[in-house]
Amino acid sequence: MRLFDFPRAPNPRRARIFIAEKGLDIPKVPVDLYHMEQLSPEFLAINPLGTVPVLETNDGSYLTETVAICHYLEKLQPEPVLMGGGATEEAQVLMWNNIVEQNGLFSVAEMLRNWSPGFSNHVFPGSLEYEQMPELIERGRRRSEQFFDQVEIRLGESRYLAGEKFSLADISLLAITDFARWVELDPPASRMALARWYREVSERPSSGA
Ligand SMILES: N[C@@H](CCC(=O)N[C@@H](CS)C(=O)NCC(=O)O)C(=O)O
Repeated sequence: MRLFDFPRAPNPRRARIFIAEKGLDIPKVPVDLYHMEQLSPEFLAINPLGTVPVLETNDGSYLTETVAICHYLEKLQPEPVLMGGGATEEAQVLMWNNIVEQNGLFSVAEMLRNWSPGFSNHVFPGSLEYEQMPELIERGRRRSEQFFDQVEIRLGESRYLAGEKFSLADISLLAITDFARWVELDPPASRMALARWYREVSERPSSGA
C-alpha cells in the first residue's frame, strides 16, 4: 500500500489523520502540488482527476476519494472504529462527513481558489481551466461562516459531530477548520462549542499527521 500525498493540503491530511488513528504505517509518495506534479502524465495515469490523496491498495487498485480511502482502511483494520458501528451510526458518520465536505470544504475552497494568485486559471482541482471570479470570495466567506454556525449548533448538543464517538466526520471538520485559516477565518474564535471541540480533537496525537 502507498499513499500519494501532499503535506499542506486538507484532503490528504484527512487521510493521514485517519491512518494515524488506525495506527497504520503506510509509505507516502509525495506529489508536489506547488509544482503541479498532479498534472504530470505519470500521475494522471494513476489518477486522471489530478488530485491527492490517492491510495494504492494491496491489490494494486487506486482509490482517489478520501472517503473511499477511509472506507477501505476501516474494512482492513476495523479498530478503532472511525466510521460508526451499525446502520444508524455508520449513516450518521457519512451524513456529517458529507455535510462537512459539501458545505464546509467547498465554501472555504471557493474563497481561497478565487482569491489566491496561486490559483489563477486553476480554480478547481485537477486539469480543468477556469478563471477566478472575485465575487465568489465574498460568497464563499458567507457560506463558510454559515457552515461553521451550523456546526456550532450541532456541537452544542453533541460531543462529536456524528454523536458520542470521535469519527471520520471530526477528522474532516478538523482539517477544514484549520484550512479556513488560509483565508483568514478563525472559526473557533467566536464559537464556544466549536472551540471546546477543537481543543479536544487537536490534543489527539493524530492531529499532527
Ligand atoms: N474529492 C477528493 C478531492 C481531492 C482534492 O481536491 N484534493 C486537492 C488537495 S486538498 C488536490 O489534489 N488539488 C489539486 C489541484 O488543486 O490541482 C477527495 O475527497 O479526496
